[in-house]
Amino acid sequence: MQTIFSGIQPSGTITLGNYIGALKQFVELQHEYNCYFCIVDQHAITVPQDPIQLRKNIRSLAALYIAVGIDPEQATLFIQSEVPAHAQAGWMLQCVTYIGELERMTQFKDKSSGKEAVSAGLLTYPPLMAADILLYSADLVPVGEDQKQHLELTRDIAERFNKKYNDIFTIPEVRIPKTGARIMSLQDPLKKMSKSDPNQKAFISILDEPKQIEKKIKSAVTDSEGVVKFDKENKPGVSNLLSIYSILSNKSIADLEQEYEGKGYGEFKGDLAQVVVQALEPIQKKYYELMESAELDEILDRGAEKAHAVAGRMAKKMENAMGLGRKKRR
Ligand code: ATP
Ligand code: LTN
Repeated sequence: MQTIFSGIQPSGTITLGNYIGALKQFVELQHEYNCYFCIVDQHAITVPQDPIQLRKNIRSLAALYIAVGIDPEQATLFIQSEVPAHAQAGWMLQCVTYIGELERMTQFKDKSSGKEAVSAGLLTYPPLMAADILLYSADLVPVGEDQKQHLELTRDIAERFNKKYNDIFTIPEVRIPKTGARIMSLQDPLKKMSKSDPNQKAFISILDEPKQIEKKIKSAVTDSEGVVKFDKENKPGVSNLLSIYSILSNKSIADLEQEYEGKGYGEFKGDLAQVVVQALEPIQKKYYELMESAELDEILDRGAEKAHAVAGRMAKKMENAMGLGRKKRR
């Protein structure tokens, strides 16, 4: 059985973008692969976080993984900082990564632009992500479109390490969903929907209440044409809403265009809001049940233990390959 690894940052409540681009794929793939799903809290602190809120977000993200349908009996669910091999391997891989490669990353450029203080961690984010993936010898990494560049760098780092030291890493492939790989902001359809967007109206959180969802979709930026048609270039707002509608309702975009022919954006948006509310309702119900139960901690303890066994072994192999420490005497 092949292995999958993917991670989500506990940097806020996950959005419809994270759900469609990442989590939905995870649920679909979990039965066919040996899966590791991670709450990447060490990545989250590359930008400022409030410690109390971060702790809450970590627990909440764990519950959401399960609420959307990840089966902790099938997949290993764990918190990155609870498995020390990630930080160890992250450091080793930083030492085989070039600054120039890191400065070219668009996520780094986006997140650092206009900021007065940028942490070194924001720049060295990709080798830690490479460590996440390579420690588990993952064959496949399901992510949204925005992570493609990081995956390419992960492959380069792995190949470089294999060539320079010892051939220990599996070179991972990226898996990006055919539709919904990049859900856009509701307020600026040229920007990706992001859970850390300061404008709350830009994203739908998976825990938003029906009223909030309706309001956010009603105020989503479209255009003045009044025609429900998919045209990413000229109608990015409407096209984004059509993608969300299509994925959550399992209707094709062509069918939706036909269904709304001659109808205005008001009706289209009203129906879409209902589709989103219905899709999120069972997830929210499960989420609140889980947050009340002790089950979550047991799942995360078991996950960390399983992950530690695999990752610790690979970190040791990396140290041996690089010549760190001493050879074990028997
Ligand atoms: P942040 O705003 O804190 O940077 P984010 O919302 O971009 O976070 P991540 O935790 O970085 O989310 O991403 C988790 C997963 O969700 C990744 O696989 C990423 O590619 C995917 N993803 C994030 N945003 C979108 C989006 N708008 N559309 C599709 N997939 C997305
Ligand atoms: N960089 C990713 C989160 C992430 C990840 C990973 C995804 C950290 N480590 C390993 C896949 C595999 C993001 O910002 N979405």
